[in-house]
Amino acid sequence: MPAIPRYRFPNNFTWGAATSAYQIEGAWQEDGKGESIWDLFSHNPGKIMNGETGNVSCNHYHYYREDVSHMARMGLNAYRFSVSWPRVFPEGKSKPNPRGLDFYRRLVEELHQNNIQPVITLHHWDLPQSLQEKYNGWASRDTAMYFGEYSAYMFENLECENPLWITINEPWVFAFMGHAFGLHAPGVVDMETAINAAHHLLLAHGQAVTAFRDLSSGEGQIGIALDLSQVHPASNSDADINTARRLDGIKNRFFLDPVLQGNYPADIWDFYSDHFKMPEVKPADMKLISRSIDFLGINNYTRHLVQAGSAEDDFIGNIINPPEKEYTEMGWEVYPPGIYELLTRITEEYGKMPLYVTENGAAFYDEFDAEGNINDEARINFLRDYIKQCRHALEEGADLRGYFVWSLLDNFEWSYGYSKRFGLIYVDFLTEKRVWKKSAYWYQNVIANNGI
Ligand code: IFM
Repeated sequence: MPAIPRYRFPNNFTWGAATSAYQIEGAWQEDGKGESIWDLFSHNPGKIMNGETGNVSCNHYHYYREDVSHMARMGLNAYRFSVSWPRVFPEGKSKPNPRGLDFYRRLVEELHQNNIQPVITLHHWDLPQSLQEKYNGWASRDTAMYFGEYSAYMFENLECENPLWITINEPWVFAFMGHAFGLHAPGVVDMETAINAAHHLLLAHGQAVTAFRDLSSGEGQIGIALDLSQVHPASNSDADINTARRLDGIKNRFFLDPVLQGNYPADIWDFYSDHFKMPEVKPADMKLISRSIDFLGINNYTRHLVQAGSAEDDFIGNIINPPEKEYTEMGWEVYPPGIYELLTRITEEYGKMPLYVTENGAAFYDEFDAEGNINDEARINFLRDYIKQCRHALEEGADLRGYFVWSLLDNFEWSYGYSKRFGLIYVDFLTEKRVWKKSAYWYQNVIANNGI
């Protein structure tokens, strides 16, 4: 008989796990797929740790049946994956590649056969390189328009039962890591381009929501996945409090406010305007960006503890990492109450709406013991403590509908290559063997008991 969980979740709560196309699929040149900005970026020496690439990765393109069987065995109710835009439109637009679409049809069919709900992200960063070259990628409004066309094509052609669609994954990370800091594809270092990209990604989100509302037969729901982290001042000084407020504005409110309220936060817009030429916001833009969504996806890993910087042009101050705290392999502080704070704060500040934790998880160093097991207790503790805080947020009135572990499989962690392992399932990248970590068995149990 299953144990009675102390932290029980509502009966229809969704338990899932997440991945993304470039991070797991491999098959970078197969069946007519076009090049993505991540293919080009990772092939560029010096960009990725150890010169690694996503060329093969977990080879999920060929192992998807086996991977879905792992999901089924784990008891997942839903699986969040992304579509590689250049697999479906090798040039980003105009001429679709039926063999690319077919892969996602086969995957969705396999999920349906196993009663796993598809949660489909349309853009998890692997923009077709052709759009980067011809239109300057997300620096231009054209890309948002082409994203609308690609999204409409997916809604019309990928038949799914009751899917959740996610337009864009983590616009902050994608816009700024890739266009301001140059650490991600396309490797641009220019704040103005990053702010432009942010606006165009939000426009693209609006285009996709509009296409969905125009085309949809009523099947499925649509939302966006934002990377959100609570920001705390390191002290009670005005300087620290102001810096924390600014960082919160830059990372969180600059995306929450337009999507949920139809305006950019004035403090951040003015602050940026003092330093940079801002994107053109046309009269209809904000209405498009704030078209109503069915749910908000929240990706949360940590919080930021911030101290004011000394230089006048210091935007975000210094993020500090007190030594007594616990950190993951990414150097991110383990801070479970942050997810509770976020879920309740969004509910209070933006109104009650369906929420999903679309990503939460941790990279820790994993090793096999003498019996061939991976006893990843640190990951289990992390997940347990964050899930408990989700339960607490539900009690306090947040309308949390589901929770997705990042990630189902160890995979290509962007500029870190394969050096950081987030998976519930260990992947041997030489043999493609999948091995369940202890956390996978633990999560299987959470799902079976619908709680902890
Ligand atoms: O691997 C990434 C994912 O692609 C987006 N969210 C954060 C994860 C961990 O860094």
